[in-house]
Amino acid sequence: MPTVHLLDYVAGNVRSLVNAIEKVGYTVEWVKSPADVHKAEKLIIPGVGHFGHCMSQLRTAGYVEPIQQHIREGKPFMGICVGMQVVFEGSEEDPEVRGLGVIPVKLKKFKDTDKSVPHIGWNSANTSAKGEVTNESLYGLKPSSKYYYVHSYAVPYREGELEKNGWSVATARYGREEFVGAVAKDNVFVTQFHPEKSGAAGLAVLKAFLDGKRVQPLSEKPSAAATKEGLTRRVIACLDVRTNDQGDLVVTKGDQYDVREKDGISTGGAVRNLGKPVDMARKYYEQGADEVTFLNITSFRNCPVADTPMLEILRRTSESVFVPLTIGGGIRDTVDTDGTKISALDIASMYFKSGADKVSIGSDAVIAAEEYYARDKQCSGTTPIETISAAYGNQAIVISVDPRRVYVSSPSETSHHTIKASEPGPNGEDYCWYQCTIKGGREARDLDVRQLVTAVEAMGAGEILLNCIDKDGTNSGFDLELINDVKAAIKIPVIASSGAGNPGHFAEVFQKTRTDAALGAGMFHRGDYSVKQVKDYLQDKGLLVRQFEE
Ligand code: 1PR
Repeated sequence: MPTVHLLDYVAGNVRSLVNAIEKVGYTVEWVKSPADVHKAEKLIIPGVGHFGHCMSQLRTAGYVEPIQQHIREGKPFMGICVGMQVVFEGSEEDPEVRGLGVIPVKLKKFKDTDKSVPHIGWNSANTSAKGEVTNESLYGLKPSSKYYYVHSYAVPYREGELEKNGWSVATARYGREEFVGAVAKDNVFVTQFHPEKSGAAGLAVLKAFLDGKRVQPLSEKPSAAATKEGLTRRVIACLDVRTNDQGDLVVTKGDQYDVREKDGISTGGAVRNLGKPVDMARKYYEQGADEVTFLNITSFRNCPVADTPMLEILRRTSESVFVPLTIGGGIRDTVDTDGTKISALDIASMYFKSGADKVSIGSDAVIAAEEYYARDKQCSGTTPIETISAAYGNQAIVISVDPRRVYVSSPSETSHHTIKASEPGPNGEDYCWYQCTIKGGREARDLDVRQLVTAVEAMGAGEILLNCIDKDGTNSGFDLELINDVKAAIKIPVIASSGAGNPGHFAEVFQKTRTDAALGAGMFHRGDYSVKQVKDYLQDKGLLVRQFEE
């Protein structure tokens, strides 16, 4: 098999990129020293995290000059995400740091006044942004396809600025901002999106680059719709994973977090077994799920070494599922069975190396938020949220929130942030607040959901997975009041979770709240509806979605 050289400067999930490269018929050789760059015929720099971190890693290790030489010599070069950003002159993210300077333009942060930042999700990479019809595709990019982006900084698109110097540009639109999704000239091709996480559409782009097929005939006519706002509504499938009483790792699903079968009379039966994690993840990928989330729901009782099966699940899933994978459960500083201290950052790194794109933290985030308030809203710099976000970027950290409603007759009954409930509580109460819990809802804390989400945003979390214990497994729809309340408090994206029972619930949450994504579990696992049925329904309602491409 032909080879491609990959430069890993500890950039997060490179396993998925390796899997994607192998899938399109190439093998990977690692660049381990600057001398290896000279041996490379085709070179790829992947990337997540910070512009400055990436550049300083490259500079300190002596890679800058060899990379520039590789490019000058006309050899194929591809940069992905932050690997694209470093090709530019600089970034607002780290104004002091110089990029490789191949393109004399600087990146800017997205404005968060009208939208969530980071920009996470499936968007266009459109080479006919101005609507002119073209019969050519740049490295297999298609105007109607969607590609997975995750970033806070982007190259603003200014018509003609790059083109006048011979660059071909593919753009995307986020809110009112048009930015560069991919850019190519001669031997250089860089993408802000992750081709290895963009399903078949992304694999086609990767293959075109590796095969050297810069220009290909375009098999479709770009439609006017394809050139408009491109971010789709994200639909996520969530798999709660735990060992059952026989010791097998199974996908399970609770009702209000109780995962044991009930026979109508007694509770506490066997753990519900809804299938095998890797098979189910693949099924949802093929139905068009935009992301797959695994929650290891027994982790709080076990040490991470006992979690090794989750690593294997990620490794195997990432071989055939080319959309983002999130893993949650047990990500915190801990002591292994042999007494060795293991930091949350080490655990997260193990997951990233095994194919995860994001890690989700539940219980530990609540404790960290409590400490943040105890320090009068000062960050310590040492919490898992901060250490993981510093190393891998805030887009890699999701906070999974497990709140439960507490009803009160009047806001003055509690010091917590209350909302007027649409339905009165069990004793006719008109208000409620959302109490944070830890350990899978077993322990309630004196912290409300607003306090939690604002604290973790300040600490560097990139996204909120917003569950609701009252709604979990009820199939009665999402908790719209909770979602609106949280969205009003923070700028980072929110994934609405708990309560989805039919496609209409997804349409409702996208129409009545500003949620950035919506997640379902039970309704998919039971086979009541497929992800495709949800997406078809959303599409019928005029909501933009990405459909699975073969
Ligand atoms: O605290 O960092 O170790 O993380 C533990 C993680 O495991 C947390 O994210 C917590 O939400 C999750 N978890 C713990 N116990 C349970 C349980 O069910 N007993 N699962 C549990 C929570 C996940 C939800 C569910 C939605 C949608 N379930 O995201 O998928 O409610 O369900 P639905 O669509 O069927 O209504 P840590």
